[in-house]
Amino acid sequence: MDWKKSEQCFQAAGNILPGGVNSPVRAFRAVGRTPFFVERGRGSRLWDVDGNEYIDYVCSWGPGILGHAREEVVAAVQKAAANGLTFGVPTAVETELAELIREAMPSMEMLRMVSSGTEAVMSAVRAARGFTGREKIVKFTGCYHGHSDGLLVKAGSGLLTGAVPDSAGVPKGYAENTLLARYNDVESVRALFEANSGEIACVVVEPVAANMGVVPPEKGFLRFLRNITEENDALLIFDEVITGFRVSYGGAQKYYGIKPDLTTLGKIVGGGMPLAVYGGRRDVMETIAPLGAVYQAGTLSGNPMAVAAGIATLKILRETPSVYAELEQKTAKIEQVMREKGWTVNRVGSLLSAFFTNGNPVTDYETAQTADTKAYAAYFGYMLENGIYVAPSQFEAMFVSAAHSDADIEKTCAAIRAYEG
Ligand code: KE4
Repeated sequence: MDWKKSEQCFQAAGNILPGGVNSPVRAFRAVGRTPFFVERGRGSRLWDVDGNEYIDYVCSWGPGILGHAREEVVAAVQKAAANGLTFGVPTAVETELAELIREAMPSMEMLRMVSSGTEAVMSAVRAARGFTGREKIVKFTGCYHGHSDGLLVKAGSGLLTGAVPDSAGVPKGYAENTLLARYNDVESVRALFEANSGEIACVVVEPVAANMGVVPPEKGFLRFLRNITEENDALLIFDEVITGFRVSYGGAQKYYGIKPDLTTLGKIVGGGMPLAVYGGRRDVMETIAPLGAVYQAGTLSGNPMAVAAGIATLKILRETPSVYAELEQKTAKIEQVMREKGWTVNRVGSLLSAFFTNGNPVTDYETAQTADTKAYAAYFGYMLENGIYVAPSQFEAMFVSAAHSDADIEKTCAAIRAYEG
């Protein structure tokens, strides 16, 4: 494959955009390559500026569950755009999308639209603090919830004390109220509640972790989080930015049968447009301005174009529930051939990761970090050369869409079987 034009584009981009990108993971640094520049996408395919064609298993990091340029979604956006892109005045379609979301996830009794997953989680955490009057929050090492200051943290010296910033520019004070637990480790959570009794506003968790590679919750883990937050009058926040409408139409909360107090959504809910959501218990959401004292706002929140894409996407998913069974079958085939290679594979529905850990299980951040990232980079390069684009990082997820044909899946499985890395 030839990437001459992408290299030229990357050079030009690098002169004005930090790292040549508008989001770090797109720079392909984790796999030591120059990123390709996309010309267009359709269905399961991407074409780059050099004319190379790829089967796309990143799907823009999750939004693309229906594939690229799905006709009904594009038409809905075009129709909305023709009436004006944004008004900053309420529109009835925002209510229509909100009701679709609540119908899919009844725990979201009241909700607010924002423009990114980061904004959704930041706002949900503020609502939890405002509602409980408490300042401390619990998150899990290896889970990512966007780049708001209080969530860009890593474990500090003592596991039972506040975290430390995981990014330059985050004041120490912002990190100190964030406590870090270990994913799938109930004792680490119990210890934090015992050491910070009455001080924890919420636990925020990816109900299926997908930012350390995919790490499913072990049996009873989510139920434990539901119980310990209830026992301590803390709120349980499910960050379903990835899992929402992905692992089932009702998200991970339906898939696992756990009702959180708040949920955040992004990616699929906006159909690929900048739209995200936070919502949940009415008594909590009634603290949000202008009703209550928790302030949150956004110029483009719920803009009609993004809402149109979201409504079109959810309606397709709602009206073809078979899509989830099909995604399950397609993705299980890929998982099967990966397991035949002896790779560790974690999968929930159409969300999966292959870890190069010599077959050792990956159940949390620490075990994920034992993966051979060089081996992953070699696998990535081999797949790309074969016209298959998987996540450019061992610690991201592979996404399968409704647009991936049986032929796509078969070509992918054949490439994996033939791989000698
Ligand atoms: P955004 O602000 O990127 O829309 O959403 C932040 C976010 C929140 N919660 C979860 C569980 C997420 O996975 C994300 C963002 N996911 C990454 C991919 N792992 C987005 C890709 C990127 O950063 O470019």
